[in-house]
Amino acid sequence: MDAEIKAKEDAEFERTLQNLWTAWLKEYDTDGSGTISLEELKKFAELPAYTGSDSYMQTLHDWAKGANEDGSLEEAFKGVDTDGSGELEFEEFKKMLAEDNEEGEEV
Ligand SMILES: [Ca+2]
Repeated sequence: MDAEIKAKEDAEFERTLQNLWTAWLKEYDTDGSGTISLEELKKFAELPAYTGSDSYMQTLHDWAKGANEDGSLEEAFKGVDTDGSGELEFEEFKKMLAEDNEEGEEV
Protein backbone atom coordinates (compact mmCIF):
# COMPACT_ATOMS: atom_id res chain seq x y z
CA MET A 1 0.00 0.00 0.00
CA ASP A 2 2.58 2.56 1.07
CA ALA A 3 4.72 1.70 -1.92
CA GLU A 4 1.74 2.27 -4.16
CA ILE A 5 1.03 5.65 -2.64
CA LYS A 6 4.68 6.54 -2.92
CA ALA A 7 4.76 5.50 -6.59
CA LYS A 8 1.69 7.60 -7.28
CA GLU A 9 3.18 10.60 -5.50
CA ASP A 10 6.43 10.16 -7.40
CA ALA A 11 4.57 10.04 -10.70
CA GLU A 12 2.69 13.20 -9.79
CA PHE A 13 5.87 14.92 -8.69
CA GLU A 14 7.52 13.92 -11.95
CA ARG A 15 4.59 15.34 -13.92
CA THR A 16 4.67 18.57 -11.95
CA LEU A 17 8.37 18.95 -12.60
CA GLN A 18 7.98 18.13 -16.26
CA ASN A 19 5.39 20.89 -16.58
CA LEU A 20 7.57 23.37 -14.71
CA TRP A 21 10.56 22.48 -16.82
CA THR A 22 8.60 22.95 -20.05
CA ALA A 23 7.25 26.28 -18.86
CA TRP A 24 10.70 27.38 -17.76
CA LEU A 25 12.27 26.43 -21.09
CA LYS A 26 9.52 28.20 -22.96
CA GLU A 27 10.42 31.43 -21.25
CA TYR A 28 14.18 31.16 -20.68
CA ASP A 29 15.63 28.71 -23.17
CA THR A 30 16.25 31.52 -25.62
CA ASP A 31 18.44 29.49 -28.00
CA GLY A 32 15.94 26.62 -28.09
CA SER A 33 18.48 24.00 -26.99
CA GLY A 34 16.04 22.28 -24.64
CA THR A 35 18.38 23.03 -21.75
CA ILE A 36 19.20 26.02 -19.57
CA SER A 37 22.67 27.52 -19.87
CA LEU A 38 24.38 29.73 -17.31
CA GLU A 39 23.47 32.78 -19.40
CA GLU A 40 19.83 31.75 -19.47
CA LEU A 41 19.83 31.02 -15.76
CA LYS A 42 21.32 34.46 -15.21
CA LYS A 43 18.37 36.07 -16.98
CA PHE A 44 16.03 34.20 -14.68
CA ALA A 45 18.13 35.21 -11.67
CA GLU A 46 18.00 38.85 -12.72
CA LEU A 47 14.22 38.96 -12.48
CA PRO A 48 13.54 41.31 -9.57
CA ALA A 49 10.89 38.94 -8.27
CA TYR A 50 9.21 35.74 -9.29
CA THR A 51 5.60 36.57 -10.01
CA GLY A 52 4.15 33.11 -10.62
CA SER A 53 2.38 31.05 -8.01
CA ASP A 54 4.50 27.91 -8.06
CA SER A 55 6.45 27.28 -4.88
CA TYR A 56 9.17 25.24 -6.61
CA MET A 57 9.85 28.04 -9.06
CA GLN A 58 9.77 30.50 -6.18
CA THR A 59 12.42 28.45 -4.38
CA LEU A 60 14.42 28.19 -7.58
CA HIS A 61 14.24 31.92 -8.16
CA ASP A 62 15.23 32.71 -4.57
CA TRP A 63 18.22 30.43 -4.99
CA ALA A 64 19.28 31.85 -8.36
CA LYS A 65 18.69 35.47 -7.36
CA GLY A 66 20.59 35.04 -4.10
CA ALA A 67 23.53 33.40 -5.85
CA ASN A 68 23.53 36.05 -8.59
CA GLU A 69 23.53 38.86 -6.05
CA ASP A 70 26.44 37.49 -4.07
CA GLY A 71 28.37 36.66 -7.25
CA SER A 72 28.28 32.89 -6.86
CA LEU A 73 25.83 32.09 -9.63
CA GLU A 74 28.43 30.42 -11.83
CA GLU A 75 29.56 28.29 -8.91
CA ALA A 76 25.95 27.46 -8.02
CA PHE A 77 25.29 26.53 -11.63
CA LYS A 78 28.31 24.20 -11.67
CA GLY A 79 26.99 22.61 -8.50
CA VAL A 80 23.74 21.64 -10.18
CA ASP A 81 25.23 20.86 -13.61
CA THR A 82 26.23 17.48 -12.28
CA ASP A 83 27.45 16.05 -15.59
CA GLY A 84 29.49 19.18 -16.30
CA SER A 85 27.92 19.73 -19.73
CA GLY A 86 27.59 23.47 -19.18
CA GLU A 87 23.84 23.18 -19.61
CA LEU A 88 21.13 22.34 -17.14
CA GLU A 89 19.10 19.35 -18.31
CA PHE A 90 15.78 18.07 -17.04
CA GLU A 91 17.42 15.29 -14.98
CA GLU A 92 19.54 17.89 -13.21
CA PHE A 93 16.58 20.21 -12.70
CA LYS A 94 14.63 17.30 -11.26
CA LYS A 95 17.42 16.30 -8.91
CA MET A 96 17.77 19.88 -7.74
CA LEU A 97 14.09 20.26 -6.90
CA ALA A 98 13.70 16.73 -5.55
CA GLU A 99 16.47 17.44 -3.04
CA ASP A 100 14.77 20.65 -2.02
CA ASN A 101 11.54 18.76 -1.65
CA GLU A 102 13.07 16.12 0.60
CA GLU A 103 14.87 18.67 2.72
CA GLY A 104 11.61 20.55 3.09
CA GLU A 105 9.82 17.47 4.34
CA GLU A 106 12.42 16.75 6.99
CA VAL A 107 12.06 20.13 8.67
CA1 LIG B 1 24.23 19.29 -17.60
